[in-house]
Amino acid sequence: MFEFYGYFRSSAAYRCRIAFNLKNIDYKFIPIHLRKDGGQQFSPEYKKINPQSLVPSLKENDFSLSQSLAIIEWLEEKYPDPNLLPEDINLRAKARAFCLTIACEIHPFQNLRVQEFIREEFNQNDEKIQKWLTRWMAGGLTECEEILSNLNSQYKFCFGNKPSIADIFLVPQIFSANRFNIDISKLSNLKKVFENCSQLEAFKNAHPSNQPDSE
Ligand SMILES: N[C@@H](CCC(=O)N[C@@H](CS)C(=O)NCC(=O)O)C(=O)O
Repeated sequence: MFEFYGYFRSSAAYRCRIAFNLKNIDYKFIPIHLRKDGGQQFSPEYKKINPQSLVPSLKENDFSLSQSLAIIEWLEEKYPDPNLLPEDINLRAKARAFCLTIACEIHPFQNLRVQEFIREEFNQNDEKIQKWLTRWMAGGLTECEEILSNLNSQYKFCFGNKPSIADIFLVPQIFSANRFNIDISKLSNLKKVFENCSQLEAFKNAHPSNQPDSE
């Protein structure tokens, strides 16, 4: 059984938890508190596992891995059933692109270290931080909405009628948007997918409020 290092509120760890649940994979959870002790992600022991001092990470014997997308792709290759990528080659590529849109173009702007840097180095207050978050999160999610509406599909999930990596990345991003009071009420495709995912046990059990380190 591998060890999984995460934090209940981390949306990148949340993505991995959904994938573990969809594949019904057991793992040992090791909590890394991002604020306690000055941030447990910065401890020398954890830095050996993840030199970037970010969660999530995974460790199996001498093998350690960071980056949620790499973790999920590793899982997909090791435990292919049920698969988390669409069957169709074009939709599969689109699902990957959708994940990267969230992981590279939205999520980094909300990160704790980024918010703290803006606040401390550039002397910005809550109002300015909120403006920053709204710019990048609302903007990025509006682009995700356009990606799905261009597809013009009747799918229940982003790229098919069963959940894929795209849904795994979308749901935690919407959780973060709600947490930071970003209005997504007009993003009807995203809302539909979010509601459909929220019915599934794998997504429910991965929710931050259902984790052992939840506060
Ligand atoms: N691209 C990385 C992002 C990892 C990441 O940003 N993790 C955040 C929590 S969601 C973190 O550890 N933040 C700690 C910090 O900012 O100090 C992934 O997908 O795993």
